[in-house]
Amino acid sequence: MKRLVPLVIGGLCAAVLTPAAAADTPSATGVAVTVARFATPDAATKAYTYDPALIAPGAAVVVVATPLRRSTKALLTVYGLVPNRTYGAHAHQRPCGALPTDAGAHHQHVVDPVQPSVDPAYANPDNEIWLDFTTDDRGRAVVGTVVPWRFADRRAGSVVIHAERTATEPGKAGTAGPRLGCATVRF
Ligand SMILES: [Cu+2]
Repeated sequence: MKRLVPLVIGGLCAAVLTPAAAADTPSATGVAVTVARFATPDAATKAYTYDPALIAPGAAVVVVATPLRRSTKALLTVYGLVPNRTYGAHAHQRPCGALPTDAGAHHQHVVDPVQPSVDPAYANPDNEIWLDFTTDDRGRAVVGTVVPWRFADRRAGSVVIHAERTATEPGKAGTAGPRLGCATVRF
């Protein structure tokens, strides 16, 4: 299994706090950038919290997805979550909505013919984008992953943050407990 690469927390947190950075930016190079603060569904437009105790309104999220020559790099930064806590996170099929289920299932490069997919042959961090993280003592985390494929016609629409670390065993693979929050990303 591929390791998630923990990275040093740095400038992205500063970017979160800059209002001018609050843009949804699919650039000419195909890089997708989401910078947003979580809000409750009645107020949210890009980043939704469905559990304000575990993702406080006002907590911040940055997602950067970069297409490379034969792969895709995704970077998730969070700021203001519960300190020293592990969360699951994945790219899901659709944009976020008022309901946690609005984001749909996980984006899979090779789609499991059996849905919901809990088969490790499909529900794994090479075929899906997994971004599990553990916050530091100030509630921050940065995590990155590289998957060996690029998006084609089917694209992911969001990153969903879950209550638990992502399971890998047959029958449970890809599951990570309740959906706590969601950030819309134009992958
Ligand atoms: Cu998920």
